[in-house]
Amino acid sequence: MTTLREIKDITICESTAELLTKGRADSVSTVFDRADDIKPCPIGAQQACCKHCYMGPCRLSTKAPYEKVGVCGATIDVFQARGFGRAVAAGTAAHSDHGREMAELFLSVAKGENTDYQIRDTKKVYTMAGYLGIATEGREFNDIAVEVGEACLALFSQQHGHIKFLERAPKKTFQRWADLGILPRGVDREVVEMMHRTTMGVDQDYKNIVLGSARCALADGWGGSMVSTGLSDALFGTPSPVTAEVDLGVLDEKRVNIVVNGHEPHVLDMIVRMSEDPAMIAKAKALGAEGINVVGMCCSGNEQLVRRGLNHAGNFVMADAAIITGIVDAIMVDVQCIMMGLSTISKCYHTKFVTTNYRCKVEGAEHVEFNGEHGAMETGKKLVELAIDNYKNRDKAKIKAPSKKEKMVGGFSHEAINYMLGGSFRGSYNPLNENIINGKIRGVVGVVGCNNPRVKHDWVHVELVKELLKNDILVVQTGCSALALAKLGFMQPEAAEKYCGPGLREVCAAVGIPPVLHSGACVDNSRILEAVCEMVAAGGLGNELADLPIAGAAPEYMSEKAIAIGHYFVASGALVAFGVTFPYTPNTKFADYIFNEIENDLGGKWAFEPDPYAMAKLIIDHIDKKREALGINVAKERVLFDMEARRQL
Ligand code: MSK
Repeated sequence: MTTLREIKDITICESTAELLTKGRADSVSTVFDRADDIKPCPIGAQQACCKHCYMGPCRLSTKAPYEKVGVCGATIDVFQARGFGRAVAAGTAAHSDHGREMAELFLSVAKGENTDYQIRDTKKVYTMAGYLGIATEGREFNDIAVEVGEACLALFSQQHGHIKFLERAPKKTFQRWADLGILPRGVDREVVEMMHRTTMGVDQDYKNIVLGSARCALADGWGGSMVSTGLSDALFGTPSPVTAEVDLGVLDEKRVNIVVNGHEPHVLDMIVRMSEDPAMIAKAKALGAEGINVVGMCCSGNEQLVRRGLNHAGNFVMADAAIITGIVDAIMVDVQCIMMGLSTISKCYHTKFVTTNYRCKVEGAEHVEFNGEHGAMETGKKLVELAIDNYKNRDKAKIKAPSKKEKMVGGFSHEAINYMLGGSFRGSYNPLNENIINGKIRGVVGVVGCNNPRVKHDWVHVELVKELLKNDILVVQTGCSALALAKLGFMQPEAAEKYCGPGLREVCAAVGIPPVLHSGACVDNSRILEAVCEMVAAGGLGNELADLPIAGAAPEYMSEKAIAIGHYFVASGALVAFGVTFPYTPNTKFADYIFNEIENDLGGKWAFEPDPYAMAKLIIDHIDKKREALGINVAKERVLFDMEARRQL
């Protein structure tokens, strides 16, 4: 019989703990319990197993001297590289299939074939046209939008040349990719090629596979993900600072509660809009509810949080806890990070578990197919009605409504950061760079990624961020990680006073921003690429992305998508630190390459460190090394100008 962890060892999130305690009393099994029940396979965890042909599966010893090889003769380094390459391909495919869906939706709207959605940010369309080299002068907006949509869609199946958005990178970074021969052609081509190269009897040079994976990952960050973020901004608005509330306390016992869990912003957008329809509200009221409450969960929720201030219930591992409240009338899911266990747990309560995407059906779930291009409004209504009808089935004996929620400010797209720093007339990254050069801000770190039930929920994210803030490092966030910090108040401007070193505190107070900036969903990590390009362009911090005092971290990751994201940041020149676990065998040539030598090729490198304090230290050391190389490691003395000096300036 498995011994389950005590709740206090599972999570630092009060509302999750409260509901998990109730869940145990209700005898339901959650993702955390299953993590206790199933121990990870030690051979698989170290990627010392290859099952890509049927002469095996081959399992190698994870102890030096690694003399044993697979039936085909492949070494442990090739085993690891193959597994790594396939994870990158899978992550790239996930972001990019989502990006393609956004491109198709955008195109249907631009062509006037789909009136259920509108293009809300026309400026973004012009900006994207500029990046894609599409002429705008003297042309009708709709013609430009159609050409932008078609050009974005074409990036997926492009066979030659390179993905145009890569030209947004600094020239030196672009040249590094060109010299290595890893400029990605089209997204689909790179995914297919990586699957081919890692099949039996093809690429058997671990470095060549890792560099091939970099090409694939770049197609994700600078291709599929960038298309997704850009066109979603065009359709639903580019994020700018907005307030919202987060945590399970956003569920309202008196209203019909709909939780939307997944990654497709158009599904959630439509459900929110339909829930605001007076006829729907009247229907809910007729059944005794005070109204309809739609909240996000994981990443489509993040997208709508940073765009319209939609309240958010929490990160993806909190979906079980949400259902255990007994007041979720429907949980509606689309794609990615949807746990099959939700189907089982929802049956223990009155909650309807509804799948909406043909790619993601779950045994035991009700399926209502949502097609953004055809009948979206009608399906949106049907979904809301389904939740309303289920309100009457609540079991009063099983209800425990949580009250904890926190206020936050989110919506920091790179455009919003530009505006906040420089104002609408002279928006610029110069003030950020100046504060990095004068040492008030030591560096910038993206803390992103998932939660993993094998470690204490949210704890690693929070402790890492605390250490970074204390050391004057500005934190940018996306995905489930962002929600961990938001739930504890780190996304309020007042948090600067409480958690930051003196330099960062001063900058945050002057600009009026929180020290932890929420930029959106996991697919929106491309916004961080955009921001770091702006930093190089603003000047004073080197000539390529690898020169910047920046880093990335995914301290509680669990998804292959995170590996793809991590690798596109490494390939773009950043140090990327992952926690929990990492699919490698220590002291092998593969390990030495990805953690050290790869820096000579790509400018960035990987690090693995499960302890948040040790992770913070290695990140800070890296940032200091970059500051030293830039000659800005010593904080410059402040010079006070008198009036005459100001006039001369
Ligand atoms: S949802 S990929 S658990 S961030 Fe984007 Fe969260 Fe990670 Fe899924």
